[in-house]
Amino acid sequence: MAEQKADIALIGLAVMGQNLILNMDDHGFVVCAYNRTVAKVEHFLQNEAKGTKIIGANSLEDMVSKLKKPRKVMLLVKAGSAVDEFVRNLVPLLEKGDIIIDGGNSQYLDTQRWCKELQSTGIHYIGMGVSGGEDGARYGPSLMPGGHPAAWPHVKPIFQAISAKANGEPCCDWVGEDGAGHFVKMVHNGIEYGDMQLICEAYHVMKDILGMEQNEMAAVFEEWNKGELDSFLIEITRDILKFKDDDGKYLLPKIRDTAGQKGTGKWTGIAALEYGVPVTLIGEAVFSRCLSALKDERVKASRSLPGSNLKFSGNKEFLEHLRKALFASKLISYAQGFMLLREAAKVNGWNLNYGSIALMWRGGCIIRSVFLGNIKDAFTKNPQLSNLLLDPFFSERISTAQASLRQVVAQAALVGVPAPAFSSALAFYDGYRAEVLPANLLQAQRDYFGAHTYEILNKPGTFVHTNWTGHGGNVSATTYNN
Ligand code: NBP
Repeated sequence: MAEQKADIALIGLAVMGQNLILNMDDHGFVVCAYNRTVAKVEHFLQNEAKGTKIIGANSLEDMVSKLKKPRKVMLLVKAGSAVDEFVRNLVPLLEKGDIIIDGGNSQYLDTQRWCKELQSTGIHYIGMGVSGGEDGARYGPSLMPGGHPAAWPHVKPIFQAISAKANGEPCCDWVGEDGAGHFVKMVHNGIEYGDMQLICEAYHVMKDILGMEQNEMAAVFEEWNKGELDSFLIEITRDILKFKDDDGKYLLPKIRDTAGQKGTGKWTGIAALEYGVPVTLIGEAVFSRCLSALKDERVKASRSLPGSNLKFSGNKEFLEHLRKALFASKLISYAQGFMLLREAAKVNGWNLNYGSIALMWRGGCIIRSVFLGNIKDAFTKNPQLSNLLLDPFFSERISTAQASLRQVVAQAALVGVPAPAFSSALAFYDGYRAEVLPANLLQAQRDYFGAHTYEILNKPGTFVHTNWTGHGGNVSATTYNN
């Protein structure tokens, strides 16, 4: 009897690939597994995949011959040249209507490039963000697919079946054209950087301003996880704080305080600069990791640079300020992330559904939280919402929490505990709500040294240059009406 044809092929038998294949198998799909190092295919079939319907292939040709049409081939390999190489080798083996899905952490610009290059072949390309790590891949990840829209109906049943569910709804929906899926995943990762940094700063404040013990901190995070901060990252922080090593001592203080990073937070910062969107909190989160990595320099500096000699004089009631500051800063960070999505959508012509993006992040992924349900509701009520801070639910929340954010930033500054993410959140908030900013002076400076012109406040569209070194009010005759 001929071997059963597979519904989908998956290339890449590392952590993510293996777990996604097993997840697809659980949901009744026949998967054909393949890997660059072919020996890993047999090993997988004989071990993790033993007793399943999963089949294997010993070459790309063999894999393609075992697929139902239109063929669907998913890549879960290292982003960059490995993806490029596989796509180049696959294209001659596939035909019009077949689909390649890149589920790795590829840069959205690479996905845009492949969508464009494959347009003339009729082979459809999808760049899909996958979040949730090993466990998510195995039991329900958050999936963010984008690319050639014609491919979506063919892969939708598979991806929506294997994805996480939030209130019964799949955390997977079509994001938009070309690189939209990978762009949304990139912003997700940036937001993850921001959330993690904020939690670390809250921990720092508890430890070095409030002088709390680890078990007390764990109890606070436990409590916070019952309310509006309820999220995966708060939950794991509680568990980490409680965790004791074999010697009965807490493990956390034994971990070297230098943060690693794989680059997606940095990409969000780069995209923010390129699109001109003030995604300041994620930027600070990336730079905080860079600063933490300067351990040796920090140790030296700690011995020579003085700090503050002010001591915190409050009490544990300050914890409520900290909780509210965390909520307010998190809201500001998400507002910034969605501002970046909106601008990128405008520039690239993507028709993003922000409510559905919030739902995709609601379950399965690292930033999953109750809060994302509120964001989904805000965009469902008003799909045209220009900024999350202006949604009635969130503006009411920030109105009550902003005073606490000021308390936390001020105390941290006075005592000398760094709180870059809290501080940048507050600075953004005050900048965003300011009717007048000092950019009038900045424009004057630019005009002074570079004749860049400035716009007259009460004559919109009228740009003039002033001869600043001449006598007062000597406005040049050059007037530009845009
Ligand atoms: P890795 O990112 O470690 O990649 C391992 C796979 O890439 C193996 O199949 C390996 O083949 C293949 N590969 C490499 Br490495 N270089 C290659 C090359 N030059 N040509 C062809 N194949 C090559 O695996 P992972 O951690 O499972 O992640 C897969 C993707 O999913 C990545 O893009 C990752 O960023 C993304 N992601 C990971 C996570 C996570 O929690 N790990 C979460 C979300 C997304 P080999 O076996 O022959 O060496």
